[in-house]
Amino acid sequence: MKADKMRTFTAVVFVIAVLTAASCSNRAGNAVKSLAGSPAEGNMELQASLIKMKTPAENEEYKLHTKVKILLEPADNTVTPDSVKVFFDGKQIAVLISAPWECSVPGELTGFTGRKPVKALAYTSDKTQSVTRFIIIYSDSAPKKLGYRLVRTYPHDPGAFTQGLFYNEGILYEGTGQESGSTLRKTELETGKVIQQHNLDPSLFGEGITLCNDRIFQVTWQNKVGFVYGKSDFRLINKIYYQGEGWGLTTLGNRIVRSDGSNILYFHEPEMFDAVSRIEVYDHEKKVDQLNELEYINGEIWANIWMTDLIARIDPLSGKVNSYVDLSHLFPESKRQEVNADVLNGIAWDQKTGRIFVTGKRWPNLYEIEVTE
Ligand SMILES: [Ca+2]
Repeated sequence: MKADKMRTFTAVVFVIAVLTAASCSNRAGNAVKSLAGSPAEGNMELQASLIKMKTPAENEEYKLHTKVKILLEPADNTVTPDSVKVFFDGKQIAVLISAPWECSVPGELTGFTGRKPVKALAYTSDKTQSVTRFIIIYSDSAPKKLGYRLVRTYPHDPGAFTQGLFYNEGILYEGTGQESGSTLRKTELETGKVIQQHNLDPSLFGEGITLCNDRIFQVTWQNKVGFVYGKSDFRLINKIYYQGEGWGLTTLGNRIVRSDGSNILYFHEPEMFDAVSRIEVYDHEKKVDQLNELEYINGEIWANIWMTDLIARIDPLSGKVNSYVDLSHLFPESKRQEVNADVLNGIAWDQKTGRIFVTGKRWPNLYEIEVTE
């Protein structure tokens, strides 16, 4: 799977490079055309000279809830804009009609981590111009590194390439991956025995699963299709479609949260599976990507970080990582090699008792853990 993903990544980089080259040459073509074109097209060229953005700088770094000063100035002394509308992250925050051409994004609006646009739209009677910069908002605190205490060890099917896991009313539900190995199954916690199983079409690569209103949702890695089943009988109720990849799923209220291997978590409404909002996950110094299997636990979204033994505990409101749980000693890499086991993946929460279960791809065991400071 790792090799497959690397190949995909290389292919995507290549396609982006080709598209970028194509769009650059188009832009150059348009510029030549407008210089040689009608007076109206000539005016288009002048639009880029009304206003400059002095601050913030491109990719300037901020912490959550800080005020961001926006300083503009007319591009030259001969033309003054009639007005300038200023937007932050899609919301209008000011309309400026005279000097000083400045305003601030208030701290209440910078409560979300991520790369956010600051945009100024300048107008005169016959021209408009827009300038956009991106700033990056990081968490305002360093996440704690947490440990764990092993409470109990249970057997786990060593053939299960775990991609999704949740616990509900005494039963552990698991979604497994790989072409020809993708399933949805119910297992007995105590014995690891599979008590009900649905096999996906062999062409599909199953990924995350979650429960929402007595329906089980399961996404696929790159097939852009997911399935909705009845919880009791695994009867297929609906198919869902989405852009990009499917990695992990969990449920937060009436939203289904999906990861796609990046640092973005998408919030889908469960009927049409439209993505209605998203968060970008950052800690105090970097974006946190490769987010994989997910579990909503007590107000946080816990996410396995692919190819690591870390679980990120994410604040679903702001996107910041509150803490990391380090599970590198639970089933160490050296022991995994002996039994051809893959990475840590799979988090389930028994909401009634607070028990937390974790496992990995083709791991022979599933562990109940308690997080410690
Ligand atoms: Ca889970």
